Amino acid sequence: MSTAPVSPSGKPILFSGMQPSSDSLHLGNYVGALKQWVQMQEDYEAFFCVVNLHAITVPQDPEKLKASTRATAAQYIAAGIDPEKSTLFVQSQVSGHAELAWALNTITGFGEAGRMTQFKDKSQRFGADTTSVGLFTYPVLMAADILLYQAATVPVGEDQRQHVELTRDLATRFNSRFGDTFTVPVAQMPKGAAKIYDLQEPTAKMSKSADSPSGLLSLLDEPGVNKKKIMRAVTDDDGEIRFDREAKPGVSNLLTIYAELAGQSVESLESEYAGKGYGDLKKGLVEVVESVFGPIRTRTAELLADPAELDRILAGNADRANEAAQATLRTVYDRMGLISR
Ligand code: ATP
Ligand code: LTN
Repeated sequence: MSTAPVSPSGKPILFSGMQPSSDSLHLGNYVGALKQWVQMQEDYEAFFCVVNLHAITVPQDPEKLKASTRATAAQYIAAGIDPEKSTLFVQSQVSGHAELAWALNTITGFGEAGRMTQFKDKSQRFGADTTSVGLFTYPVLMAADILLYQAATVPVGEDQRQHVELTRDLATRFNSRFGDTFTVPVAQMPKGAAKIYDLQEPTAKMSKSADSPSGLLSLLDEPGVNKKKIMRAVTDDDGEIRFDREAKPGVSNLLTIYAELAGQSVESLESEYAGKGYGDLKKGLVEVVESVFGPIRTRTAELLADPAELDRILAGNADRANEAAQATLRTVYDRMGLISR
């Protein structure tokens, strides 16, 4: 059982977030997450969060973290998240996230948390002594993010599915132990959200943690930089512009990116470029990328040029988030026997 997954507006509640892990988002973040969010905000009561408490589960430079937190929020707005329509806020500005995470930690099994594959991968990579306890409870904080707002829908990539499953388990457990409190959310892999691959290594996902930035298109890079990367993107020798993920990963990736950004189908691009060369496809793609990135870059720069105004927008949205969060938290505390003021 769960409480009604609708907001006062009658729309279902949605929560999603992204870490402020670098100044610029990349094309994969844009196509796989942000672009979907912009569309979804029309149909949902949406909460979009810059999850800086998650970011500090691995070491961060404090000044850089502040800058990338603001830059990430600015890019959300520049890409079309409307802070009047959606609640766009910074996680550390709503204290309920840390508070609910603590409460949920106490009903999470040690073994259960230890089975999270992302934690296992990361802790193996870093080693036990440099892996923080924060990283271990990262998924519990993520559950708190979602459950605080009674979100019914959580748009995330495939790699986050296990964390949403844990969130569902914790919500169900809490509800049966303490009484119906949380909406049990559903992970939604955004329909048709394409996976974008590295331009130099088109079988690996485009990621800011790639060994080299030469295959990564950053939203905020100058047009010349992205142009060079596109013109040097890996293709193949057969010269035919055709989508075939297995046999032609490079060309297929370029077609996917083009289609996503131009709002065209891959088929229509195949016919448009039939008989033409890879150079033509790349030139076309350079223009399409700039037509989408250009306005986002300009708007982001405007927002970052007035940090006081950006902070004012974020604070107002954090107030809104806080109201919703406190309502849930009060019930949680009461049901768990914690005396509130
Ligand atoms: P990492 O360096 O850990 O790979 P990242 O910047 O590549 O990080 P995340 O921060 O894990 O990506 O993801 C933020 C959002 O962007 C998620 O919703 C994720 O699904 C989406 N995303 C990231 N990379 C891609 C990609 N290459 N294609 C499609 N979506 C992506
Ligand atoms: N772990 C997620 C980011 C994230 C999130 C959330 C996503 C933190 N809290 C709540 C959806 C809902 C990631 O790395 N993409």
